[in-house]
Amino acid sequence: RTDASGELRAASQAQPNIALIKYWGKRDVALNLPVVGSISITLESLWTRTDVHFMPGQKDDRVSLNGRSDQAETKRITKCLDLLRTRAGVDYGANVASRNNFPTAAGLASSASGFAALVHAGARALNLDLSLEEQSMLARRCSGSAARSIFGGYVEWVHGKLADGTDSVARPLLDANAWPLRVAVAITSTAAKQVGSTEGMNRTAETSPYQSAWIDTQEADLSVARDAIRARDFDALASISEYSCLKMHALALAAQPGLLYWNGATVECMHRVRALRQQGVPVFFTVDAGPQLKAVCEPSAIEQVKAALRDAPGVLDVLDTGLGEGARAIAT
Ligand code: 2P0
Repeated sequence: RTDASGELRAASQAQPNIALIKYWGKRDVALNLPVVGSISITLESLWTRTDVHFMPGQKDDRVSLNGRSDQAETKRITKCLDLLRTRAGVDYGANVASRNNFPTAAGLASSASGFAALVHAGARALNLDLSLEEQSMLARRCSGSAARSIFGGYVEWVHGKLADGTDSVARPLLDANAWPLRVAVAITSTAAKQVGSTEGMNRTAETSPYQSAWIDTQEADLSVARDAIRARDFDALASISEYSCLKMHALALAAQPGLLYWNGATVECMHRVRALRQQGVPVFFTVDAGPQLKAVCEPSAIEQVKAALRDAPGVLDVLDTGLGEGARAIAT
């Protein structure tokens, strides 16, 4: 869809998602195919907003992320836009301006919302008529977890059967408003992480002795989580989610050298969440490839959960969000 002036331009918003049943490991690095399926929740009030403007006659891509440009990020964005340019049969560069309203690269899944927004906006700017599943497939090639942020609410990214990976896409399991859980995010560091997810996953696959056990046990976890989500069974979702999180970290901790994404505050927050649950508060934790802790709870528990996390030594800030929608168009 070109705008009124005939420009190849569009803007989209997407939100980060948090995996409850984790993705870790690639069976095909070039196509970015996962060794396991995963299940996530898409967040509401953290967002990436991205404006993509293709410029006939311009050779390179010019990228601004939160007002700054970064060579490594620009390269990754160019690779992603190339997938769209190939489909559209064009070769011009784009001006890309993207903003996050949350800290980038600290385990808050900025690549998930970022590449979901980029693919969603870029496809519309080039007038590609792509289904959401096709957008999810392309977003997956740019960053695995981005496949899930195309959709809102509870989402499964399936392993897929085809060698070319065209069936490894995300699909919605349940709408956000059908089970409106809340998420408190304890920020324990705003530094960029030392080992990125792609490098971490590849190191794990090469050196962790638990890799095959991880792959062999994932299907059962996905099935338990799917059932818990369909039944809105909080306790069942809590125990399978903490299990998947700790199993993923055990796998990565056993790589060589071990991947230790937690700091002291992360661990303190885990204990606090477990103590609350023992007192009957409906809350569980999950942690990704960074030191932030995400506590998922029933709406009635959110203030108590936030207070317990805010009070933990080393916690810098606590964000609070509901579950939100998938990628969507916004004004340029
Ligand atoms: C997840 N993570 O399921 C897992 C759990 C982090 C821990 O997906 O290499 O940025 O771009 O496909 O998606 C983070 O990895 O990795 C991630 P790439 P991505 O959310």
